[in-house]
Amino acid sequence: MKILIVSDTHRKNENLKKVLDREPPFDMMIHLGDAEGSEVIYRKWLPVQTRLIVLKGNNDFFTELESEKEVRIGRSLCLLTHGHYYNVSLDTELLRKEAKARGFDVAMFGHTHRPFQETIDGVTLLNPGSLSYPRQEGRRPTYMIMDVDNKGRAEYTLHELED
Ligand SMILES: [Mn+2]
Repeated sequence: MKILIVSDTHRKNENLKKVLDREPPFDMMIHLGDAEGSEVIYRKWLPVQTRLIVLKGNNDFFTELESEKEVRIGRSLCLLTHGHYYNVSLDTELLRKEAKARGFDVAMFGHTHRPFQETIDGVTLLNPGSLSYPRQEGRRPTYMIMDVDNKGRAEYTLHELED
């Protein structure tokens, strides 16, 4: 199973469109917030059988999207959240503790526009960065691919969008 993980597109969708043209086939797309209404377009871009999960970000108003979601992917119980309620711009401690306390294997977040991956004490935190407004050094647009093997084990790879 292959899962595309993106975040913080803020209604600037050209780069995501490029990824959607290049990366298929994948089984699921997770957007970790601040799509700002574009989730309607993504649903149209994706094949009907591709599952789409979009979280509510701090810039998503007037929406019925959820702020948090629990989803089991292979062996991993994943907490999906934009992350601003956990002060992820400051550091990831609060989110890590919350994920640990609630028994999650993985917590995926966005908000910082900076790619991040770290496993501590059995909990993997990851952030795919932003495809539209990257803020890390070099400011390359990024996304992640989660590959789940037939035993349910997950591997994550960070990708920079190439022109
Ligand atoms: Mn954002």
